[in-house]
This record gives sequence, C-alpha cells and structure tokens, in this order.
Amino acid sequence: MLDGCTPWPEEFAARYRAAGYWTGETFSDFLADRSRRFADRVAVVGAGQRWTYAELDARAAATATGLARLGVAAGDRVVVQLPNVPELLEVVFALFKLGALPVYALPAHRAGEVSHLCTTTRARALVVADRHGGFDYRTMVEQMRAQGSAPDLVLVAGEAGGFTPLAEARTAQADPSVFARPDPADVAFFQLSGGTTGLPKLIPRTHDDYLYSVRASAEVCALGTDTVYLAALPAVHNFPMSSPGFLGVLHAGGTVVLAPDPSPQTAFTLIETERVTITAVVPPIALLWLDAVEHGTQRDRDLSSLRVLQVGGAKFAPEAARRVRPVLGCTLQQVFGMAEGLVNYTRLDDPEEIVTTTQGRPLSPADEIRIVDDADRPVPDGEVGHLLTRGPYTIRGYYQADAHNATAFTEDGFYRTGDLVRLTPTGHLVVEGRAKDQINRGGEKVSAEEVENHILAHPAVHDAAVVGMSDPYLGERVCAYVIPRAEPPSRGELLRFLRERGLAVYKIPDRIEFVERFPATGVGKVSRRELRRELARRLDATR
Ligand code: J2J
Repeated sequence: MLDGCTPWPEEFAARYRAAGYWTGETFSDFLADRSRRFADRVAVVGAGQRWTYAELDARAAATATGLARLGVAAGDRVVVQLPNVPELLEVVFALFKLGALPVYALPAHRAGEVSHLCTTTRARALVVADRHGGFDYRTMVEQMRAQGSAPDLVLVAGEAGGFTPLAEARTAQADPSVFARPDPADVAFFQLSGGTTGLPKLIPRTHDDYLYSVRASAEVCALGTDTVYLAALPAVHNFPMSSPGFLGVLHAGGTVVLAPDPSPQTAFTLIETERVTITAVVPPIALLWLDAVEHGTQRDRDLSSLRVLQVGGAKFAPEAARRVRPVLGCTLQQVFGMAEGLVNYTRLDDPEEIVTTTQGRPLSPADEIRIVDDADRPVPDGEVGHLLTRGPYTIRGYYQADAHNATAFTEDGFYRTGDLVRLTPTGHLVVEGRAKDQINRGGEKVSAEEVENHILAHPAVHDAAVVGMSDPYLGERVCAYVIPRAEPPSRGELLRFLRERGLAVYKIPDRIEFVERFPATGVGKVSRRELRRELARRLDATR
C-alpha cells in the first residue's frame, strides 16, 4: 500500500474478501466495464452536454493518453478542483485509467487549502476550471505559483489563459498501453476530511473499500438503469460522490445530471426537464426547496418524477423532515455519513416515524458500531455517547498523520467520529451532538483550530478562539473571538486578511467578537464551550 497509509490488518482484509465485500474490482476498469454494458445509455448531462457511457469512456481514455504524454503516470497524485461539469467525470476516470490518484478539492477551497493539498501529496498536476461562481481559479493558481505551491502542470477546463487547456490533453486516438492495472487493495484517491486539526487531513480510500460502499449504497437506494440522479451538491464531496452519488449511478447504469448550483430555480428546472428520480442535499438546501414549493415562486413546478430526496451532512430537524413527503411528494432518506467511511441510511421502506426522526442505520452488516463514554466504556442501551466505528469501508488511518492517528483511532482500529449519538431499539442512530472542535455550517465542515491559526497570523491579534453559533437556517455559523494586542484591527480588515490568506469561503467567520480574555477550563485551556454559552446569551439578548 502507498507509503503513509494504514492498511486493514490481514485478518480483516481476508474476512471482507471472503464475505464478498471486497471483490477486486478497481476504478481503473470500472468505466470501461460499465461502458460495455450500458454503451448507448446517457451517462452524464451537464453544462449543455450529454454523453453516453461509450462517449464518456472514450473521452476518459483519450484524456488518459494525453495526460500520460504530459508526464502523468501511475501512482502520481493529481489535485482535481472542478465544479459540476462533465469534464470532472472525464478527468477523474482518465486518472483512474492511468492509475494516477485524484486528490479532491471543493470548488469553495482557495489558495490556502489547494496549496496544502498540492504540497502534502507532492501533486504531479492540478486541474481547475477557468471560472465558477464568480471566482477565477486561474488567478488563484497564479497566486500559488508565486508562492511556489503549484505543480508545474496546471490544466484548465475552459479558457486556459497561460495554462494548459484540458481539451489539449485529449488525444485523437487513445493508447491503451498507458493504462494501469493497480492492486485493488491500494489507494485509489484521496478525499478531504472536514477536519478538527490545524490543517485538513487527507483520507486515503482504496478501490476495494470504496467500491464496496458504492455498490452497497446503490443497492440500498434501489438504483438501476432508470435512475436519473441530480448532483446538486459539489460532486467531489463524499456524499454526492458515493452515497450513492454519481459513482453509484454509473455503477447501476443510470444517468448523472450535474447542477451548477443547488438553488430551487436551477435544480427544479433540471428535475422537470431531465425527469430526475433521486437527488441529495444538505439540510439548508432542503429547507430552501420546501419553502420555495410551499410559499414561494416554485409552486407550479412539476417534481412528479422525484422519488427520493436524500438529506445529510448535518442534522435535519424532525419538523422539517416531516414536511418532505407532503410538500415534495417523494420519500425522504436521511444519510449520516463521513468521508472517513461509515455511512448510515434510513431505508426506503422504513416507517415514516423512523425516516423523520433518525439518521438511519449502517450501510453494511459488517459495520461495527460502539457508543461509549469519555473513558471508552460502552454506555447503557439508548443513552448518548461517542460514536466509534470500524468496518469494510472505514479507514484505519489518515494519510501521513501518525501523531493524529494515535488519538483519532482506538488501538483496535475503531475510528473516533467525534459525533454524539444514541441507538434506538430499532437499531437506528440519532445524532445528538458533537464532541469534536468542528463547526458544521450547513453541511460544510470547519475546523476551529484551522481558522484560529489563520487569525493568529495577523500581527494585531494576541489570541483567537473559533466557535459555532446556532443559526436557524445553517444550523451553525462561524464566530471568532479575538483578543487584540492593543488597538484591535477593524472587522473588515481582519476578514480581508483571511481572504487574502486563501481561506475557503465557508470558513471565513460570519461574526467577530473582540474580547479582553477567554474563559478558561479547569486546566487553564480556553473553554470553547463557555464561549459558545456566552455567545448564545449575547444572541438571545439581541433577539
Ligand atoms: C448529523 N450530522 C451529520 C447527519 C453528516 C454521506 C452523507 C454525509 C457525509 C458527510 C458523507 C449527518 N446528521 N445526517 O461523507 O458519504 C456530520 C457528522 C459527521 C460529519 C462528516 C456521506 N451527516 N454529519 O457529511 O466528511 O458530524 O461527510 O461526522 O463532510 O458530518 O462530514 P463529511
């Protein structure tokens, strides 16, 4: 296995193979195989294009050949930061064919995160779009170049400026001799962790483990060739990629429709015209859709093709969950997952009460769950505790992170999710809170420590503590408490400073409070819990 990654112990690997979870299929062969089976079916629709499986496979093969000529080889890491455009699938499958490893960056990431990904993985190349959502990625890469953190090879989908156009990497003729046959037990790509540490951690996922979660998810979601899946969230995120996501849909021979944004206007138009059957959103988007249909301008939309609305990434309140069926006329499926592995689903035939009040149950019979107290002792049945998990598609370690892995995993290989959950008598999990220093901003994860480090870099800042503040729409927003050295910088100046450091859009604090000191815990550490309480009091006072 790739250096810096933790394999499953051999006895577990043998067990997962014997049970048929790990089949030995790889992402390198995946598309060619589906293309043989579903050749003339439409695989992907988006940005004015519509490609069949055969076309997508031919494009991926031609791009793989071109990338090989540009020097990309098996084992190379390539950072892929593309919005929801068909080229995303083309590039990712081209890399798979080459045996190169995609490293996924969200479109909202900026120079800070993308530089970190490029340098930690020693990326051979970076693939970006020209512009998306009002942001010019070429300018970002120029900034990275100036800092020496961009790889030499930069490919741009669209207007390339001074970089290599992605279209140029596509050769007229594919050359299968450049294709690789990786070991199915090896790492296929890197997902990004939401993070609780100073820098985002990389999650190595293998062919065997990830393809199992894709196949099993497609089955739980009853996908088939008649499935039309709308990717409304950024497709590189683990949820729209694999739960069951675009990979699950391609596995089953369905059609992936890529939405440039998840607004009701954009998404409903695509649902109507493409006859979408299933889609996945985070809770704030679900609320937006519900409101748009119930009270807003989208009342007369024809959403009759929609069978399943998946909601996950953050807690979906039961009151909102109960509105899904009457308002949108489809089945709700709650999804509680993580890029590290474990995914829980409510099943399509679960009673309405379970679907609206729980976050589902584990995907696999081989998923092991422990709910424990602070001392790792199992809590009594039905009580709230820390969720630990181990299984055939949950990683055993982050990439090159020995020190962090020592606390993020138990000695016997359980991943500490940082989530507080309870188990219902029916075997479903209810997420009751979180013990990790992470803010969940409507499904987008923000590490408190990471943002604090950026604020601390400002010369006028003495200390910083970042906490979540409750928000009726996003669930939480980001609030930074700052102790200035003397004269505090203005809020505007501090925000500009953070943007210029290349921090992702969703990590920029929504609120900044200047204070003289922080409340301390018993051992003298900054008490983020006390800060959260203080903030709640302040917000209540102004409401
Ligand atoms: C409460 N909290 C949730 C839910 C995730 C499918 C779906 C989501 C993700 C994801 C994913 C939640 N209710 N329904 O990768 O494949 C919080 C938990 C969890 C963290 C993981 C998938 N669904 N969460 O959100 O890696 O705190 O993955 O540990 O981005 O999101 O975040 P992430």
